[in-house]
Amino acid sequence: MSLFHWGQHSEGLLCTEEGTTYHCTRGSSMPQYKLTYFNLRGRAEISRYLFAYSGKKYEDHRIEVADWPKVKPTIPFGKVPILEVDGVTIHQSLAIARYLARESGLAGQTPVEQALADAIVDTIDDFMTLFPWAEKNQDVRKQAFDDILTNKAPELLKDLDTFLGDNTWLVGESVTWADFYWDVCSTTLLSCKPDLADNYPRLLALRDRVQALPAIAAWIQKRPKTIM
Ligand SMILES: N[C@@H](CCC(=O)N[C@@H](CS)C(=O)NCC(=O)O)C(=O)O
Repeated sequence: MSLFHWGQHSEGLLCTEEGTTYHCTRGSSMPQYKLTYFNLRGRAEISRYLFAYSGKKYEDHRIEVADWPKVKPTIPFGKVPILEVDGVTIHQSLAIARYLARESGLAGQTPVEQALADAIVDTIDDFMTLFPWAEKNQDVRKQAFDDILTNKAPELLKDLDTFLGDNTWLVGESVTWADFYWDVCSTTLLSCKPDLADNYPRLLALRDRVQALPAIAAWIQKRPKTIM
């Protein structure tokens, strides 16, 4: 007769049989993650950085644009990215990323650091949402992008540079998801205007530091090459 004893383990349930230990996947506490977005960096890339840095396995599901009309009605709130965690669907890119940052110790080391990291992420995100990303008319789009990059970006960059000062990371003594978000968003901004941050070497150096983290460097090397 086979006697199994089920017990909780930090990486899942253990089932043991007379001194033999088996790791069982059924009921495992290691979540199954599925991140769904388009084949773009966009609003999913911050979460892909967090997965890369933490080494957590996930499915990086990229929807074809042609399939979107039939997929959209199946998604709660009808927008991507979404993250499925053991079948629970989380929407909103920054809620997803904040959850992953907390899980990986990248949300900030104290409640105040966490609030500051959130504030920096929201500040960068406020700026990113100024752009008419979905505008179909290329002239209208270009005019709006040029205006924002020329007239509105300098204020953000000056404030971020002041906030960073001569510190290594934006918040606290170690890297947080705020540093990742700066790198992800500035990569897209610099692809639109390569000299955008030339007056801010400290912000460019922060990008270099993020991109030099081995797990991030490996992800940047292997990720699908997309326009944004
Ligand atoms: N605030 C949301 C915005 C989500 C959003 O607008 N997603 C876009 C792609 S970046 C989308 O799903 N567009 C397709 C649609 O609205 O049908 C977030 O950060 O997740």
